Amino acid sequence: MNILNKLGWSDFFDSSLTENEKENMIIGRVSTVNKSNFIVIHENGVKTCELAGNLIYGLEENERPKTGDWVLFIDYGDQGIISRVLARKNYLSRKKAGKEIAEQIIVSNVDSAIVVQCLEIGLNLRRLERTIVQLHNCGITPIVIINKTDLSIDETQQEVFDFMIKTYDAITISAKDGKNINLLQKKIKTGRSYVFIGASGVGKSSIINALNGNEELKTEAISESVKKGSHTTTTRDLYFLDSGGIMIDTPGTREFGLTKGISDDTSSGFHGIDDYAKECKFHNCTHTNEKGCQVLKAVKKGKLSEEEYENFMKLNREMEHYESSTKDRKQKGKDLSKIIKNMKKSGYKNR
Ligand SMILES: Nc1nc2c(ncn2[C@@H]2O[C@H](COP(=O)(O)OP(=O)(O)OP(=O)(O)O)[C@@H](O)[C@H]2O)c(=O)[nH]1
Ligand SMILES: [Mg+2]
Ligand SMILES: [Zn+2]
Repeated sequence: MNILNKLGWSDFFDSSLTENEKENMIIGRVSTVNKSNFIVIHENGVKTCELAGNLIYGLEENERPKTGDWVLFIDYGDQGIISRVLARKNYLSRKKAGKEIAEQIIVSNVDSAIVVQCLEIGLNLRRLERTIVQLHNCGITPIVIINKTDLSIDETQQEVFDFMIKTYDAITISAKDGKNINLLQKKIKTGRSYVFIGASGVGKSSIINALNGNEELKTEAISESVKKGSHTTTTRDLYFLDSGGIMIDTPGTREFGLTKGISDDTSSGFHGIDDYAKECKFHNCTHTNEKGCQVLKAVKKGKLSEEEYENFMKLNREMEHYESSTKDRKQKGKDLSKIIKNMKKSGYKNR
């Protein structure tokens, strides 16, 4: 396998190149996005690159290179100039925090997400469900990890702990003493890209170090009083494991605002719901009051807990709100361009 393939290159990207580009450009993968430049890994090393002038103003925020993107650049010695960002195979996004209805791309071209929670900060099923649903929206398969199992488990957490293993095949590991790191290692394939997701301090960087058998990445202890990590990792960075596989470390993410519409899959990704929803009488059942709704029936019969049902409905409402708001915005954009067109037709001149 050549270096580009090890970096995740595939026919999907290769087929988008023109002959001219193949001859004159260098192919690279964005490892880190800095304020004013990009760190790009390529066949012969690492290059600090900037965007070509026409891209600086020509690209919208989400079209600019993100960690994981493939780019073409020209080498000018001490720096490279990026001339094109290749179309993405997929990307992980979330709704921007706050009231604004906008999507924020976190990383591009990833095969799997390693979703980490830990015993020290505490397991949080609601947060896991939310993350899994968003990964499902983005077409990315999750690998769920419970870290810091060298610490004793709080009694109140035992039920969630068991549930996560049963429902999500969670792998219970300790980055500290190396327990079950081999089980995670087995899931990692050469040339595939894995993004780490989880709150600050759960041990994302420590796990990458453990997988690599060394101490390359910076890690930091959790504050005793607030049980919070200190946001040690501040950029999204791409690492090669000696054993193959590309790891993308990210800063801790607290919230995963949901988007919808990337995946045309009608299933929800929410555990336990889809099996019932498939059997509902109406294919567009909203599971609120319809006759023949199997989800409601499952709740009634106690097969599905009310808490799970309510959380499912809450996430659904959030996605619907996002979807209808973006549709509204697109419609408004269309209306405006119509008005401008008509204005031009009727002889208006932009002086
Ligand atoms: N006891 C124990 N501590 C661990 C384990 N894994 C990581 N830690 C500790 O937890 C703290 C946080 O680990 P990091 O790897 O920095 O966490 P992170 O998720 O990368 O945090 P951010 O970069 O802030 O998002 C460090 O003090 C680690 O030594 C583990 O398995 N057991
Ligand atoms: Mg970190
Ligand atoms: Zn239903």
